[in-house]
Parts: sequence; structure tokens; C-alpha cells
Amino acid sequence: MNRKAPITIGVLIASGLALGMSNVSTTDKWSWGENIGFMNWRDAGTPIGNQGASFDGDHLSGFVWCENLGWMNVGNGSGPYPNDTGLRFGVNIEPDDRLSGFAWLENAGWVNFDGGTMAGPPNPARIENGRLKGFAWGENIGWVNLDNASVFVGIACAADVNSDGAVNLDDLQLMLFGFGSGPGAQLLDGDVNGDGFTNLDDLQLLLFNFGFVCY
Ligand SMILES: [Ca+2]
Ligand SMILES: [Ca+2]
Repeated sequence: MNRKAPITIGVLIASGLALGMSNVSTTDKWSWGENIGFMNWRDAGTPIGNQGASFDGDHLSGFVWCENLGWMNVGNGSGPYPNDTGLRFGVNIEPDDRLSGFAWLENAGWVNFDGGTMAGPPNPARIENGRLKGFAWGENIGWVNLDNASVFVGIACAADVNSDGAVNLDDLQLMLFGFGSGPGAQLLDGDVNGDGFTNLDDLQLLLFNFGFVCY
């Protein structure tokens, strides 16, 4: 007789830790929850950079570290997430850049990213001008503030050479064309880190961000 192996959230979390790197800003990577403290969206855990959240077109993936309550899983990468069962959860990015869906916080349960619609006046969790805004809500943790003026989650777009909102082959082509430029190289020459030269540092940054969509 066949028996299915039980799948636990723990297994999902463990497998999710192998996900790709975060495209959250290296400096603006924090949100704050009234009962969970500061939340690091980019680079908690070891090795640094392996654990963080990514914004991937119409969904999020990866993990956010909450100082008082541990990991928050925002999705396993197979989004957009239906959020119709306890295993097919995750945070989605709607066409109007509002967030929706649920994240799972290991020590406090579900966090609702539609939650901002419950506030008055409504201030939904969303992406605006390259950063998160609004509020999420967790039944056991209360409000998660994505809206602070100075403490917020920014979404990097470090290697968009042609500034069209995506990091792809077009950008790589421009960078290779401009490779070796400098001093005085510009973004369109492929100098994505702004040091005036187009070299391996820029190529590394582009490959690191390859496939990301900018907001
Ligand atoms: Ca581009
Ligand atoms: Ca450079």
C-alpha cells in the first residue's frame, strides 16, 4: 500500500532557502511590525544574501527575517499564488501594483497583504515609486508598517542599462558593446555601478539582477 510522505511547512521553508538572490535594495530593506519588530527583507541569515525576498514580476518569493518571530515566507517562487489551500500561498503583485495574498510567519501564522484595505482610510500594501507602501495585517501580530518615510523596503533596479524597466539581454548587449569604456562611462555604456568604468564589476551586477523586473 502506498503512503504519501507528509509535506510540512518546514520542508517548504527548507527548500525555499535555496531560492535566488534578493532584488531588495541593499540600504532600504526594512519594515516594522508592532509586535514583531524590524523585518529584514534582504540579507539576514547565512551566508549573507542567500536569504531574502525577491519581487519577480507578478509575485514575491523568498524569506523575510523578523527579529522577534523568525522567518516569514512570502512564497516559493511558483507564483502567481492561488492562495486557495494552506500550501499554495504567497504574496502576489496585482496589475495595479497592489499586493495581495498571504505570507506565512513561522511563529505567528498568516500575514494578509490585502490587509491594508481594512484600515480607514484604506492604505493597502502596494509598490509605489520603487518601494513598498501601505500596511499588511497578521491576526496574531497586528499591523505591519510598510509606509514609513525613512524605514522602508526599496526594490533595486541596479542593472537596467537602457532604463526600460527590465534587466535582460538588451541590457547585456549594451554592456558588452560598451565593455572597457571609461573613465567617463555612462549608464548606457553599461556602467551600472556608476564608477565611470564598464568592467567586470558591472557585468557581475547585471548577471546578479538578470531577469528582474523593475518597479
Ligand atoms: Ca533594460
Ligand atoms: Ca562600473
